[in-house]
Amino acid sequence: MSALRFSDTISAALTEAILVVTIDNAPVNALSANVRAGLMAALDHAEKSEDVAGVVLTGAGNSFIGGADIKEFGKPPVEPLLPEVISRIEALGKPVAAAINGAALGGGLEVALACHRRLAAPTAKLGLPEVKLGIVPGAGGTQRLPRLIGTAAAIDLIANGRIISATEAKTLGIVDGVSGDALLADTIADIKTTSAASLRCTGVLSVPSEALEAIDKAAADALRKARGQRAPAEAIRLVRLAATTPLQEGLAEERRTFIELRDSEEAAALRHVFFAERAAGKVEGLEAIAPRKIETVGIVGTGLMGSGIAVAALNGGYRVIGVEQSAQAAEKGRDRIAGLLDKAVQTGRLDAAGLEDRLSRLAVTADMQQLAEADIVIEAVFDDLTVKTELFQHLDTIVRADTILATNTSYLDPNVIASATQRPERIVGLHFFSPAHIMRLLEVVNCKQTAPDVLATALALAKRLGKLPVVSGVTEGFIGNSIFSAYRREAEYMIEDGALPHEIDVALETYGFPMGLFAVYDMAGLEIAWARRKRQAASRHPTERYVVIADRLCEAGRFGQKSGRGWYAYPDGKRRIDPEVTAMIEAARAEKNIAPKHFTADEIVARLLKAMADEGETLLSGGIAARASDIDLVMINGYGFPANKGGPMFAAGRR
Ligand code: T1G
Repeated sequence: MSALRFSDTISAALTEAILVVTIDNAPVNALSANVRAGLMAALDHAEKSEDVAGVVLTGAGNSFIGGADIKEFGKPPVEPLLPEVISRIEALGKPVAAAINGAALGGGLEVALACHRRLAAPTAKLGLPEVKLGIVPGAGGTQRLPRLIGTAAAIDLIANGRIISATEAKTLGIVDGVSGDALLADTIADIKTTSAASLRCTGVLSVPSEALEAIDKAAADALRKARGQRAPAEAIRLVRLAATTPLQEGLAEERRTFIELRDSEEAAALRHVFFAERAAGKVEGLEAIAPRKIETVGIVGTGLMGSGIAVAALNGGYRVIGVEQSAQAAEKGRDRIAGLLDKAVQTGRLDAAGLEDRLSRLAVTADMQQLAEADIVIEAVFDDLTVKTELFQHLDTIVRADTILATNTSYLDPNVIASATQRPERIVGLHFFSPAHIMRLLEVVNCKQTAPDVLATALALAKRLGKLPVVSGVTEGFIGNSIFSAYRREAEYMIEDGALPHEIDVALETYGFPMGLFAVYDMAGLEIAWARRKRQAASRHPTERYVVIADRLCEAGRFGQKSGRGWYAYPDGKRRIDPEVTAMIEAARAEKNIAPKHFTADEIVARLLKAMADEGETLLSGGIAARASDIDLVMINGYGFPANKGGPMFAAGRR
């Protein structure tokens, strides 16, 4: 078996007259310029070598090919471009097979689609997720995939950016086989039975005809989820085009669209989010710190938050001990947790075996002593300093010395709680967002005395819970609620200055928020912020601008949707502009002799973005947030900031 090298990342070996070409470009075998050049050289070699009867492409490590090299976007293109490599594969006079050993995503799947045969490992993941980056496939995906699996199925995968298993890929007809632990040998055997005369070139297949309703339904479903993003609509247009357009024309239109989208603001924002998510869980100096072993998670309080956290922990494979104040409360807590799991079964996200496995790892009790077995205890009790402090002091007498204690508080100071306990170094904040088993965002609060391995353990736990961890220092409201408070304060200043709630909400929804700020306020209830403002009244700086309108609404019993009236009226459960509120706003302005001014939607958005970004800068300079992109992730994943705008820090920077 002679070894050949075609570039730093492309090597090959001749086995039974088959040239096995291995892509080795850690960490995900992205299609960098070096990979593309090496592949071209390997294909040239295969074509002219008498002793090569066929080619097998495979990847080193866990990926087949993780896609085009996103880090090259925005830089001058380097030959050979991916479409050239892909055409070379498809047009090679000898059979080429893909041994899909791992992730085949984006350009990676496009390379596989140009091959004449495809076998996948059972663990392989396949997809064309380009729309998640604000672009469309740019190397044949929208034209070759429908030729293999039909228009409706191709729209479903491409316009939703859906990633599928090897089994589903086989069912759909994307791969010819799923092979166990002899993938390479099976692929070599397969390609040896493929004669040059019977090469199946995906690009020359015609798109199978199918019912228009199925195609239209797939398109409508994808557009509904797209929430105004351009790429999904463009992907649908290109996939539909494949059925009526010769391959080369379709490829040209796809490439033109890809380049236009790749250079768009929306794609720049989504690429920023992609890399931000991968930077988020990294903390300077923690790389060498080993996290503690966590198998059993204790949760004190199985109410709304506690039950969600319990489900997340059960989904993460942990044993869970829930604790309540009484046997009756414990039974209710267990029912709440089981109810959430049942809902997952009903929606097909969990099967019966999974449900049984989770329930077998769950205990809910009134006996606090059972927490002696826990490796970490997360408290999700009433957000009161005394309650939480006394609970942790009690836990000090029950849990092991190396058990971590985590508080889920949203607003209290975890340093105060920690300093009242025997071992403050084992205390960390885990601020979940409700519903805790659904929302990905988890603020990991690094308290003053939190030990490095406790922080490392919290981050490892977050990842296993499938959460997006963002580390926050200690300040009131941590990162998310600090920015949200600044954003809400600025919006109320604008109300006093002349804007109306619905004008601000429409501007935000047009910008991309799923719901405007005042609509969210009414849904969450005004009384929580009112209570906090009253708590802070004594310490508020006398010169600080203060808007009384929200207080006036609460004093009038207008606590939001649940009281039928808040910033809006809800006469029939539907949100309506309320002239009474407008009158209250006008009266408040008159008391301060404010002559109301008109704000355009763009002025509203610009002013709110600036308020968020200014608060973000304060958090960065105060060491509360480690990087601007962390702040973007918190606002996108916890507060509805549109991902295709990149987050407040990114968006403010682009303006
Ligand atoms: N390009 C460059 N770097 C990438 C990359 C890519 N495509 N994918 C991952 N990385 C980096 C990532 O930033 C991180 O870097 C490290 O690899 C590990 O990533 C022409 C134009 C493949 C499933 O959208 O989904 O092809 O932080 O933590 O959890 O039509 O990475 O270590 O410095 O995610 O094992 C389409 C994106 C591109 C797939 C592996 N492809 N990647 O998950 O590792 S556009 C994608 C992923 C395209 C074509 C178009 C995942 C993964 P660092 P990771 P992982």
